[in-house]
Amino acid sequence: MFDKYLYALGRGVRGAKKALEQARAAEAPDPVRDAKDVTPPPGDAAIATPAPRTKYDSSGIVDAVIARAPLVLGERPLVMGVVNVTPDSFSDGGKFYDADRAIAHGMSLVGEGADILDIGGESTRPNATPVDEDEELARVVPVIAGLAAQMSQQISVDTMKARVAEAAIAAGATVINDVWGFQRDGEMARVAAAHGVHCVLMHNRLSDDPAADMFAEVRTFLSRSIEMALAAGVAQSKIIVDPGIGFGKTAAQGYELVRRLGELKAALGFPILLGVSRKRLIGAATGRSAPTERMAGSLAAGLYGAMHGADIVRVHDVAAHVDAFKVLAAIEGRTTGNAR
Ligand code: PMM
Repeated sequence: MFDKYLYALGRGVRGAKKALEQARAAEAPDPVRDAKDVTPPPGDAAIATPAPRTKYDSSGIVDAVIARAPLVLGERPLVMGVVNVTPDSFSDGGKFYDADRAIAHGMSLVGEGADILDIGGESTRPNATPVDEDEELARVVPVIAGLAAQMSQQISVDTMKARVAEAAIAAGATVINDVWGFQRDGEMARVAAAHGVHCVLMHNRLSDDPAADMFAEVRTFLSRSIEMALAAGVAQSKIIVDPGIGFGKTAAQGYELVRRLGELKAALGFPILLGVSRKRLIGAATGRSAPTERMAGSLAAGLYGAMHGADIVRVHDVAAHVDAFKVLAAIEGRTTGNAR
């Protein structure tokens, strides 16, 4: 059974069991809930009326059958809320390390209007201690299973390991977010293709080089990632690219990439995800050394990105970005803004 699988992983069991109990409760017949077996539309209605329904197959691995709201790219910038189940991520490390707290945090981000949650079990900050596969599985699988039983929005797994991605998909994830753009684990592209999930292909490098032509490097790297994904059979419509702000880049290089986001998108021809939230380059411009004090700066960069081609903006402060993007939509005439 799934319990055993999680027990074998050795950690996060309490949260996993709770998630499992919640999911099983959702599985029990409920005439009221089951009568509403219709995918709610994305947006506020989906948040107000999630349709929890989860079942398990004979092997005991979670088969989340809540229909995910489709990932519609290009109509408006989507907000991806960050849920780090780590002791050491740069801005929120340790805060949501426990599965129950991570699930509660994820649900509160959904309540704030997140279109996607990104669940990560390994810190990607420079010099972070690498996490072994079993540990990473034990961190993210219970959280994804717990969330998948309660929400209809998209769930992304932030991992560079194919085995973690596969288990996350079994638990209900529908997006693979690989900070090495399929160029670390050779199996990643195959897993993405086999499961037909969306994938975020991010540029990365091991260290800064202020002299590098970062725009050219990112374009070349991501072109290779795209080729690898397509060669493995990933559908063109499932690919999203990301310049990887803060990953082996100086603040100036990061700002150049944000400034030239539209050019990058045009050159590659794929939807773009932008992750600037609370990062070092925001601190560099504002003088704010504490990541949690970088919300206003993050919002400025996220808004600039949204105005210049970002299809998804990955953020910690969901409510603020949702509001800002609503105002942007009203300014751009995409909504009425409810103005009289
Ligand atoms: N940044 C972080 C982690 N994962 N994934 C993508 N696709 N893009 C990013 O910019 C990105 C990421 C680091 O931030 P965190 O430690 O707050 O999660």
